[in-house]
Formats: sequence, C-alpha cells, structure tokens
Amino acid sequence: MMKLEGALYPWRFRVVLGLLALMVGAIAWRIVDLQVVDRDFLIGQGDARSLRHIPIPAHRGLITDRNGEPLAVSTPVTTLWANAKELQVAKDKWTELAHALGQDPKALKERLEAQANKEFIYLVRGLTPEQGQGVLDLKIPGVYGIEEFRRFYPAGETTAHMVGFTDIDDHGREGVELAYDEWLAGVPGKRQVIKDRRGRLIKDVQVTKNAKAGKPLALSIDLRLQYLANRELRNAIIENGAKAGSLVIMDVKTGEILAMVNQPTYNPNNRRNLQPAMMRNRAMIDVFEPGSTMKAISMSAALESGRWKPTDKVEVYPGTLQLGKYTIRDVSRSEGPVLDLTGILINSSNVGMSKVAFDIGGETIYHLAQKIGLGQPTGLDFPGERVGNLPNYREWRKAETATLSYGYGLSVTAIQLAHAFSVLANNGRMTPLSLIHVDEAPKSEQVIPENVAKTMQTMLQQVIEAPRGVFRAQVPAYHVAGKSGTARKTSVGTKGYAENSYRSLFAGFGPMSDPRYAIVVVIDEPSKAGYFGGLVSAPVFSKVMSGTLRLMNITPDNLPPTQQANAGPPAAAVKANGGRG
Ligand code: 59J
Repeated sequence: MMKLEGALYPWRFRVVLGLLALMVGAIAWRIVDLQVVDRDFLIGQGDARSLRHIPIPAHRGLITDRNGEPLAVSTPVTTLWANAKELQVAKDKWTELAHALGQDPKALKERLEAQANKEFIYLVRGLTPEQGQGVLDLKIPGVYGIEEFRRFYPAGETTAHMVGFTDIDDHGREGVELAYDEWLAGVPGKRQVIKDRRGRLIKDVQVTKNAKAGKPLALSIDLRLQYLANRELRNAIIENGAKAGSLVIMDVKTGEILAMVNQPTYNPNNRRNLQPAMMRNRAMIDVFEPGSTMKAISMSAALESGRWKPTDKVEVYPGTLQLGKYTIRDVSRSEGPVLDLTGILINSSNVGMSKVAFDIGGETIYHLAQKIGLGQPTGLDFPGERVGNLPNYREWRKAETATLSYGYGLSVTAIQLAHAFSVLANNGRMTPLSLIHVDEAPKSEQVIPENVAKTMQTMLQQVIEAPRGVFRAQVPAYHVAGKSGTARKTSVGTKGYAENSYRSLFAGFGPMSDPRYAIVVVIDEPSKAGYFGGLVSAPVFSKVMSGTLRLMNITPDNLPPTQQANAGPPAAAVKANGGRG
C-alpha cells in the first residue's frame, strides 16, 4: 500500500502551501502597488528620464537701412556637439571626425581625452546646415547637431560701427545690436522630445512654447550714403596718411542720422585679428575740441545778443592779442587790419572772435553751446557714447572766454557738432537726434531765433564762396555753407598742445535754397603735405555733399544761367559762384 509522504507530515504540506500563498500575495500586492498606488509617480520618473525639453532658437529681428536694405540678417546654422563619454567608445572614428570638422586630429584627441567625462562639449559652432549634415551623416556615436541662428552683415565694414554685432550666443555686443538687443532678440521657445538613455533623439513630442521672433528694426541710415561716406573718408585717410577719421551726415529736418562712418573699420563677418582701434565708433565715442568750427556757434551768440550785426568791424591787427602772459594768435595773416564779422569767419581770426566774445561775455556763448547740444547728452544712448564736456566757469576770465569762443577748453563728439550745425541749417530749430527711421519729423524746438540762423547761413555760405573762402568745400551746381577748423591735439601726458599733431575739421550744410543736409568731417592726424581743415577735410565735405544731393534728387540751386533751362551736366557750376577750384 502506498502512503503519501505528505500524509505522513501534514504540517509540512501546510507550511509550503502557506508560503506559496504568501508569495503570490506579495506579488499581487506589488502589482497593485506599482500599477495603482505609485503609478503617477513612476510614469513621471520614467518620462523624466526620456522626455526632454530642448530650446527652439528665436529668429533675431532683421536690421535694415531706411529703405529696407538688409544690414543684419539671421541665417540658420548647425552647431555640432558631442557627448564625450559616448565618444570614448568610438576612438577609431576620431581622426575621421577631426577631418570632417576641419580640425587638427591631435588637438581634437587631446580635447576629447581631457574632457572624457563631459556629457556635453561643443565640437564646432555655426556651420552651414549642409556642412553640419555632412558631419552628422558619418553617424559617429556621440556626435549631435543643434539648430541655431547666426548673424550675417551684408554691408560688412561699411556699417560695422553703426550696426555692431552679436556674440556667439547671438546676444548683442556692440552698436545697434547691443542698444536694441531686447527689441531684436525675441524669446526662445521650447520643444518636448523623447530621448534614449544616451540622449539620442527618438521622437518629437510637441512644441510646448513657440519661439517668439525678434522684431525688425529700420535704421535712419541710407546705405547708399553710408557707402559714399565710407569711400570718401577712406580715400582721404589714405591720401593724407591720417591715423583715423569720422564722417556724419544728418537730415536737418528730421534729426535722422543718414550716415555715420569711421576709419579704421573692420569686417563684422570675420572678427579674427580685430584690433580695438578698428572697433571704435569714433563719431560718438571720441571727444575733441571743436576748434574754429565753434566760431559758427560763438558768432550766432553775438548776433542773438543784439549787440552785433555781420557788417560790424573789429580790429585784428597785428594778428596777436596779449592777455597777461597768454597770447592769442591768428595762424594766417588776415586780409586787412580790420575785419567785419563775416571776415572773422572767412579768415578764421582767433583774435577777432575773442574780441567779440569779450563784448558778449563767455556765459552768452556757454548758454548757446549748451542749448545747441555741445558737451550735452544726445539721448541716443549708443553703447560707449561720450558726452564730452562744456565747462561752466563760475567767473569767466578773459583767457577762458577767448579760447571757448574759438573752440578750445570744451570737448564734443562729431555727432554733437553735426547736430549743432543742423540747427543753424534748420533755421534755428533743433530736432532730437535719431538712429532709427522716423516717419515724420518729431517736434523741434527753436533754440536760435530764425533771423539769426538765416544770417548765419549767409555768413557761412560766404566762408565757402568768398574770394578768400574755403573754395575746396564748394559743390558744383549747389550753394553750400560751412566752417573749417584745424585744431592742435592735446598731447597726452603734458598739459599743453602737441606741436605736430592736428585734427582737421569741416562742418557744413546745404543746399542754401532750403538746407536739408548737415555733414561733419573729422580727420585725425593727417601726416602728408598739409593739415589745415580747409585743405584736408573740406574736399571730403564737397564730394560727400555733392553725392548726397544727387542721390537724394535735390534740385540744383546754383546752375549757370545757360544751363538753368535744360538742367544739363553742371560742369561749369563752380566758376559761376566765384569758385577757385
Ligand atoms: C592752429 C590751435 C591750440 C589750443 C594753431 C592750427 C589755439 C589755442 C590754446 C597752430 C595750426 C597751427 C587754447 S589755421 O581752426 O588757430 O582750417 O583751414 O590749435 O589756437 O589758442 O599750426 N584753420 N586754427 N589753433 N590752438 N589753443 C586755422 C585755425 C582754425 C585753418 C587755416 C589756418 C588754429 C585757415 C589752431 C583751416 O580756424
């Protein structure tokens, strides 16, 4: 007879059964626990390990000139990065990768070894999408690509200082790119993706936040004028062996800056070997003593005082004026011992100007200089912009009054000087400066009486058109006005002025029938034949004003009688206004 073992030990059977039941129960509980109780937590944890948010780059706003010509354009680029940990298993592919990236295989190897533990390192940034895809197609484990945008500057060095540039992360770093960064930048979006354990993208899930594109910006500048200004300034710098220079063109009615160029300049699309001197937007960040261009402001103050009219006479003989131990000198001999106010401007007599200044007082000149913006904030807030300095002496001594009247002891920027001359050109009305295209002229303020401004226009026209005038500033077919200046530069270290380094200036406007454009030319340290503003800077003014009036289709106001009927080529126009070209 067979006997069941279990029957022999019934307690054992029950123990095994009980244990089995317990195990089943535990498993069942764990299933319930995982599937029901901890479900949400676990799904969340799982997703966190595979669902990722990656940023969607925002398209940076287009910068254009006033006519819509592109000046800063965002183009899509591919940036390649690597999970260096993952790349360690593909050491055999490193040389191939280096060649594809155009990098030195040894240098890449050193980098990958030094950063072997990093899960994210940049391999190369800003490739064209085609170049980037070419490398990705090699399918080297651990090599990935991301889409970015990079700025391209179609006008290159011509607009470099004005437009500025962005850094590698596409944030504004200089110029308008920096000043208007918030406006241009936009807001990056977010995209949800699923990645595997190694960070490889498996699936695009959804866009959780759309990228908000930056806004476009139309500048006040006219690219055609910018090219013209840059070309003429560069030629003059080379011809005169000068160190640097600036040129500004303004619309006197709207306050818009139509062109602003500096030399030396740089190519913003290739910033290797960039020297600080090339990057300076000198027209706004360099200050200088305006020298004799200041006489236009001092003379306005004299006329406004009501004590002087253009034909009033002043003795300038013998061309020097002693003030204690201080001597004021005229550089060139004046046409006579006595000059009227227009004559003081034409001959650029420091002595004559000083005598007028003593009569009206330094404060009178100071107040006008202040109202017209010299040494004052422009409101443009351009990165690095300087304000300059207009000192207000508590007690105006003769020497200070004299030197202020002919342009020393104060410092200004080229932009401020252009703004001041634009007020004279705009019949005494000052319009706020703008680097941005404005649709209609903003409100202007009468800072000089209209009749004074108009008288100054006539006097400054004489400075160019009179027999002893600055004939090199004349513009064929148009009447223009302006003032030259030649200022000794203050020498660093010493308190005085350098013997042999000068700044050649010219500030003017036209056409006289209805002044529209003001131009300032600054040439720093001309070192060839001459250095007088009337010799070095006046011809640049002439060429740039001439080109500007033609490009802007301004009707000639100085055609010789025979040509007025059928406005032909204005070749003989210079002779018609008594020119001495
Ligand atoms: C000048 C000065 C320096 C500063 C002088 C230019 C003064 C002065 C002390 C000597 C050359 C030079 C405060 S010159 O701008 O008078 O533009 O075509 O730098 O006078 O007192 O060997 N400009 N320039 N002066 N300083 N301090 C004339 C004049 C001017 C010309 C020519 C000839 C100076 C007509 C200048 C021009 O109008």
